[in-house]
Formats: sequence, C-alpha cells, structure tokens
Amino acid sequence: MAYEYDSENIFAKILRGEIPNNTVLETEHCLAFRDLYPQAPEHILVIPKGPYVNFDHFGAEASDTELADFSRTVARIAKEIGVSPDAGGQGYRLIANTGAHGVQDVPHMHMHLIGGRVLGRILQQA
Ligand code: DGP
Repeated sequence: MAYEYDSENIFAKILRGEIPNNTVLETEHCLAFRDLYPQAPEHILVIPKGPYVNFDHFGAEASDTELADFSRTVARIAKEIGVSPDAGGQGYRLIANTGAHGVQDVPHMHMHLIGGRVLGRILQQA
C-alpha cells in the first residue's frame, strides 16, 4: 500500500515558509523548531524536509543520507539545548506518534524531543 502525503498539512506549510516557526536548527534534510504547545521546558519538533507521512514511511523509504542527517540532527540539538547526558544534561525523551493508535495529529513525519523536567513514565492509562 502506498503512503499518501497531504501537501497542505501544517508542517508542509512551515517548510514552504507559509507559516512562521521558531527554528532551532536547519540542515540540508531537516528542520527543527519549537512546538507551539510545549509539554515541557524543552519541546522541539524535528522534521525531515522530504514528504514523509510518518515514521513508518520515513524509516521504510527515506535515503540513508536523510536517515543519517535526521539522527545526527536530533543528537546535535540535544547537546545544543543542554539535555544530552553527554553534555552534562539530565536526559530527554523522543516520541514519533504514528497513525491512529499513536494519536498522530499532523501527517508529516516528526520527532518530539522533550526534556527539561522529569517526564514520568512513558505511558499513562488511556
Ligand atoms: P502529533 O500529535 O505527534 O501529531 O503532534 C503534533 C504537534 O505539533 C503538537 O505537539 C502541536 C504541534 N503543532 C501543531 N501545529 C503547530 C504549528 O503550527 N506550529 C508549531 N510550531 N507546532 C505545531
């Protein structure tokens, strides 16, 4: 089954510059910006510039270059904002909500990088 990308989603508009964002870091293949509704002192969204619907799509079809750039970008941001344990920070959580059970709202692949406080257990009872 082919992935269907909706080019009118909000992150596609951010990538096209149609909607402003608070950019943290931009690379050749990724954009990272602050979440509009932060759940913690640090809440950054890292997105690939390519038209991937979710992690399922990205992990299956992105090039090795895109995948490597994405991982390196996430790790670099964690260091730059000071949450990386390697940079003296207290750690962080990565979340890529995917599909209906993942409760993904925006259909453009994104990784939440969340930190700056103790985040509790990974899941709460639904
Ligand atoms: P998810 O449920 O994983 O699809 O999370 C989508 C996130 O996107 C949510 O935490 C709020 C954030 N968000 C939604 N619209 C905007 C926007 O226009 N700008 C920014 N910076 N974040 C947005």
